Amino acid sequence: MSDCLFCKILAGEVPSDVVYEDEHVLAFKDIYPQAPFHVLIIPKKHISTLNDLDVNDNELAGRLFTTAKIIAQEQGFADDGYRVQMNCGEGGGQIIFHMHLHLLAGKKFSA
Ligand code: DGP
Repeated sequence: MSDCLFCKILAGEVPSDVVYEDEHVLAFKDIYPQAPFHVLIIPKKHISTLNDLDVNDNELAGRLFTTAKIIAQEQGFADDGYRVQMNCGEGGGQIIFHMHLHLLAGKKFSA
């Protein structure tokens, strides 16, 4: 989508600090980190929100989580633990309408 910030990041039109990329997903550092380590994992396919996720995208959705695990392992956070979070819609705190998973690590989170 031409007016989507994360699609522009995918296209290389907006710079980002990439930590992981494969055929299906891209992960890059959040510009406003809420933890010492905070990355956003996005599908390369534009899906606006979790509400727009189709059952045919189940494998892609799963890849967001396995990518979080891979990055956490690569960055040395797997043993201490980390947080993954997805915001859906304005009421859920979503600001960028290209579905993404937050991976936060490097501090102890409260329940
Ligand atoms: P959400 O509220 O779930 O839609 O999270 C959007 C996140 O995107 C938020 O934590 C800040 C981040 N963000 C906003 N603009 C940019 C940007 O231009 N570059 C990067 N790397 N992150 C951004």
